[in-house]
Amino acid sequence: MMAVYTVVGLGSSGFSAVKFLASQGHTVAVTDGGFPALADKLPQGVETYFGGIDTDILLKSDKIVISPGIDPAIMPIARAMEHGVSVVSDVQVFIEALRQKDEQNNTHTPIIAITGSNAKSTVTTLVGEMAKTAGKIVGVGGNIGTPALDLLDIDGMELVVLELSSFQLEMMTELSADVATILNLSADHLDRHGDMAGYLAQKLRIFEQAKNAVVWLDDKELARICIAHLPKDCQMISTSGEIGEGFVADFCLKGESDETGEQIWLCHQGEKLLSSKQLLIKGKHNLLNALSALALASAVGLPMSAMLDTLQKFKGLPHRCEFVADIGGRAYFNDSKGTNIGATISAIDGLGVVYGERSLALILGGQAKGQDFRQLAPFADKFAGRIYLIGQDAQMIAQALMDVVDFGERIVHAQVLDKAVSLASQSDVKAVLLSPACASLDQFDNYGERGDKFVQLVQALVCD
Ligand code: UMA
Repeated sequence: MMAVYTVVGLGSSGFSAVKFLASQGHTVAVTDGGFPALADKLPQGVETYFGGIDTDILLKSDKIVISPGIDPAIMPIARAMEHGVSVVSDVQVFIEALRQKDEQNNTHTPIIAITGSNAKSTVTTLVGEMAKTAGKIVGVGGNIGTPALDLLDIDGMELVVLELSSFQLEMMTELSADVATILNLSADHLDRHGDMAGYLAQKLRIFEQAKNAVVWLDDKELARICIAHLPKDCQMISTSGEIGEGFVADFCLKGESDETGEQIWLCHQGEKLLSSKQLLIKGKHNLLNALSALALASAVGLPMSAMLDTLQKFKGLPHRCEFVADIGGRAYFNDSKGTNIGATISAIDGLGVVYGERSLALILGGQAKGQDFRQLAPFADKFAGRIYLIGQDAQMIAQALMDVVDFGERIVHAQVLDKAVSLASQSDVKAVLLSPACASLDQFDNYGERGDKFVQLVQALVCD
């Protein structure tokens, strides 16, 4: 049935919603608080209301499609809801369209739904790559960047992998994923969701009507809550990164010593699948990402050989603890996206578990954004043999670290990235990690440029 839709927000997801709804013959209007650049590209016949969210057009609509970045609690949306207008996310529109297409073609396109506070994009990408290796036509989208509705353009799509944010989940009414997961949970977006309980409540919606759920057991409180929210008949697949001799979870890690030293194995039901040495991505956090991807992909029946093949080739996402090269017995990692202390702690901790105590050269610094670097000191003390400081706030960072631990000569003021890489390449460490915990804008255009420069400097070491 044709309806009158208003799309709120004309960013990438709003634009995809307008295009899709207009192509289906609906009457479409779009409203945006600003004057969006995409306005020039709208299909003909779409009414526009810019420079403020227009309450009148919302009240005249049958349905509202709200962009994830817009808080549904704002007055115009709240009023429309009070008047009984249904408000959904673009992802909900996608799910309904996909299921309609499935019905017409008598098919079922499985949906893998992934949320969490960290590592969503890495796991989403990994699962998508596993599906490609298995020869599937796969659509990968959602919060990761490609709006979900754009995936409908993929001919013969056999599988969908969606990264979902709490914002997108908040406005879902029916996801019914074939497999869903909350990878992990730490504070984020509390300005919108009020508190951790409010944030988690949105994330938990991912399990509504899910057929399978991947539950990470190591955060016991999160696991307990997830399990309590699983629908009746939902099959649970568990993961655990607590390295042990026995196994507690369907997909878990197992430690083993042999003549080549300590090995960590990724296991399924106690069977060894791959050693961490066979992976290019390093760090315990990445082993957990690998376990999650294995669990999700296995839930939709992807063959184990394709999953393991992908894991061995996957280099990680650019600038996110990305393995760059192994040169002269040192591994180099680019975590330029680590622009806050939390991200850097996760990178140090993850790599430290693999390479050992004081095994890392950490390149740190830039614009500190008022963060308290004392929190980083215990992690840096345990795993960093050397800390090379760069950027405008290096002095302040050094002082904060020294307030907690006497790092002595382990802290070196390198000032610039070139010098930090050069010094680190001569140091007695097993791995060099750029994870600045700072913004890059004092010395670079953005974190991407900083990471690219790091990669170039490392590649130049090969030629030296
Ligand atoms: N706008 C208003 N009023 C507001 C806020 C925004 O009118 O109060 C308008 C802006 O003027 C702009 C439009 O809304 O024209 C932007 O909409 P949007 O913020 O929802 O952004 P999109 O371009 O549609 O991108 C969204 C996601 N953005 C957010 O959730 C903030 C993208 O995730 C996602 O990749 C994309 O849809 C495709 O699905 C980005 C993100 O930052 C990466 N996500 C957050 C995160 O990962 O932490 C949740």
